[in-house]
Amino acid sequence: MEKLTLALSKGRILDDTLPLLKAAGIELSENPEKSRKLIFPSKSGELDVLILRASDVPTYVAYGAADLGVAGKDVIMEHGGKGYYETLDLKIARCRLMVAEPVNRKNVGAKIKVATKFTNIAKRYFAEQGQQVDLIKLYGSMELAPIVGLSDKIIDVVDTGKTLKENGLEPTELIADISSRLIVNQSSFKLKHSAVSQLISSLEKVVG
Ligand code: PRT
Ligand code: MG
Repeated sequence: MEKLTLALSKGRILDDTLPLLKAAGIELSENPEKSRKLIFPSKSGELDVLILRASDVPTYVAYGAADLGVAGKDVIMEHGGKGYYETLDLKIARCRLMVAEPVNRKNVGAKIKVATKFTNIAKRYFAEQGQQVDLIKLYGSMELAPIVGLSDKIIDVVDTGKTLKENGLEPTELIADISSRLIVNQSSFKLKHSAVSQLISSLEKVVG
């Protein structure tokens, strides 16, 4: 059977995907969390795991540099979804994509500033709401922006809500419920169909 490459990111996605792979009969020869390597072959050689930044997973899969990947729906929505199929909902790394603002923020009526790393999602969302906003692109620590007056609101993913709360913010609007998805390069889906469909169906059986 054709060998597959699967793109993952360290942290919660890797932590939650490895047990699913194991349950589907695929084990890596080494634990990626304990290594600086970026490619990890599986024990029986049917698959290589690539370790990437979470937001780079759709890019690798879209170009076919990885046949498959696991990415949060937030990252997929931001990327746009071109070049790959979204196949399985793995139901891992669940969270909510939300608009948040300082507790007791006064509505001043002026054009508001929104800080986020999800600028494409934000553009679509506020356009649908018929609301004009200025978007400020950030790469992390979005929760800081309203505290120091960089923005009025943020868009970020929220899990427990603890980070928002500890920074004096509260969620105000839900944009989307998020979980991680198995995405498949469109050419790989055709050219490596038997290997791809076998992996999908064995993962399907072990997803909660
Ligand atoms: O770190 P990098 O910039 O490369 O990317 P990333 O931060 O997107 O990667 P990672 O590994 O942190 O997240 C991967 C995916 O996990 C995301 O794309 C989401 O789909 C999903 N996920 C689930 C989360 C969370 N839960 C989450 N809580 N991603 C991030 N967080 C962060 C959030 O941004 C906030 O800073 O955790 C903080 C909030 O947590 P609570 O529990 O305090 O609400
Ligand atoms: Mg992170």
